[in-house]
Amino acid sequence: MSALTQQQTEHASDARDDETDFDAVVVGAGFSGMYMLHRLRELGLSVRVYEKADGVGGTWYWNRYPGARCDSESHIYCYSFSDELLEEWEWSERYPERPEILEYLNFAADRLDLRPDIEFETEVESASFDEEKGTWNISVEDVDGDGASSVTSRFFITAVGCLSEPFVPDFDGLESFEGEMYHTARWPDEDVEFEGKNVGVIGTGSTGIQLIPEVAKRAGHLTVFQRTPNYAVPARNRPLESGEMEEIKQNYDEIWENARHSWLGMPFDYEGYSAAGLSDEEVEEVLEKRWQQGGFRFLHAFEDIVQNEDTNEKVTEFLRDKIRQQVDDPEVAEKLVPKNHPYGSKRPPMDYGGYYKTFNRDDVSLVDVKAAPIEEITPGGVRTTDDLYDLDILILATGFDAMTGALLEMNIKGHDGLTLKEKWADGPRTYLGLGVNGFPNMFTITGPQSPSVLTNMPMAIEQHVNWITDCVEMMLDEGYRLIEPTEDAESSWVTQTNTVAEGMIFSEAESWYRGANVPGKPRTFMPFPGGLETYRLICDQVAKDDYDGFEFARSVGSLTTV
Ligand code: NA7
Repeated sequence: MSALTQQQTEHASDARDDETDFDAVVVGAGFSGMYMLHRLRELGLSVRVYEKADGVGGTWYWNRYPGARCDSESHIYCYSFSDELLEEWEWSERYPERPEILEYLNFAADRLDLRPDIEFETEVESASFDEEKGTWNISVEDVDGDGASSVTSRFFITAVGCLSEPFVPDFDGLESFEGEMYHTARWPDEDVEFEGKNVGVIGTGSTGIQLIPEVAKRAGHLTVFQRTPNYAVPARNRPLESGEMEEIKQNYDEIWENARHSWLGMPFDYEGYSAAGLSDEEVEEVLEKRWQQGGFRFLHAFEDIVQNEDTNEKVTEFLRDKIRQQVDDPEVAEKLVPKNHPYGSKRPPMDYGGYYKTFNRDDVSLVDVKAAPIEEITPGGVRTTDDLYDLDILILATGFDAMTGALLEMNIKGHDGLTLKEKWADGPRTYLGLGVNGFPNMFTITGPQSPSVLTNMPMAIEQHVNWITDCVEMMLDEGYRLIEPTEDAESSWVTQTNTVAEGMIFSEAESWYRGANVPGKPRTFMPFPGGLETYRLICDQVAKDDYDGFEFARSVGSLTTV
């Protein structure tokens, strides 16, 4: 690390007069925790990052199932803040595979010299706000369970990712299964041998759609248990050609500028605003062009795709036809065609390995578990209301307790011992997805009610981390010890998030965006659906308006607006 500048030293001493162990504790060492550490260290603060895994990577550390790959194009799935990192790193394919992303994040951790401030294999057990001192007490434990300790910190910052807590359905008999069983988000490090085995996959979300073609190539027989079919668009992955990265690097300023000011955090143009007013042939031409381009460029066919039911219906019908065209057996094809939700109302998956064509193979079968639900897992396989399927390996591609799961797992307590679980009993409540009333000096990077999963994540993460850093710097400059969003600001933001979502097609699907995938989870729209650009402008305006909606205090117990 370079020596502290005079300003950094001043900030450091401002922050440290609380006599806490650290100025900031950050939970998680993925994209967000790593960048947060870097920025706070630039301010001269002492930071400790706790990470459960034995390496950096977050989501990309854990999701090591065959075929795991990012659906954002590689050249925009990285940090934009550092010319040095951008200059040095070379992506090899249009979409980065999991090992390459992990390699990239390790490269970034080395270049930014982050490891000395990250404590690996350490889990945060609880975090409690100390009312008298105005600081956080954080209890941590080694993952092997043989060492616990606690530290104090002025700021408590969560960087736990949005899709971190695996969801395992409560199937009867699950524990009795005698074969090998894996959840995609907790895949073993060593290779799983599928050859000659009867393999079952439950789940056909983005993960299942990446995994299924890979497993089909190797298994003796693959049975896919599908509850809801999905619209997968071809990603059209390919190696990046020589000279392509060079061209990208030369244009990075423009690429980032366009990405930051977009809805999705991606620098792609729309083909047009709407399908309204276009003839069927014109719509078909646009969609076919975007289908050939592949990936999220398809979602950029029309700007109003997730708002306008007429545009959406045309796009959805186009995709239904595309699915039918790829599957030989019309009966199987009909099972694979989604009928109960429009395109984009659930997270749109990408097809890398000929997902639909996989069902043309003789050694792959599709079981509709909406029509004949899974009754139980037996020692030898899966029993539906119709049949018993013998399996050697059972794969659960059943997703995550998204957006709130990892936060609630941590036992966070704010004012007067109020737990985050109590506070969020009816669903998450945040102001801007950045902070929670009742939990002073806590920031939630890509927390619920921020754009997060609806965008290209590194863009959303950088926006959040930069905003938090500016806010912390302001507090140090002004001598504020505490910050907390007001209840009113929080309520309005929760309402605004849900109101915007209600006007869009998101309300037409039972999705994890709405908490619908986990039985008993409160139904509320969790990501902010107004787009990254609109959200960024709102956050910037809040900061400009003296952090409107937040209260600050120079001493404990005297929170007031600036
Ligand atoms: P998802 O998108 O939540 O998909 C989970 C899949 O598992 C989905 O097809 C579910 O069907 C299925 N599922 C869940 N519970 C059951 C039960 N009880 N029975 C049968 N099938 C079940 O998770 P992914 O990991 O694929 O993707 C998550 C995100 O990670 C993704 O969107 C990207 O952002 C990265 P359902 O649709 O609920 O009927």
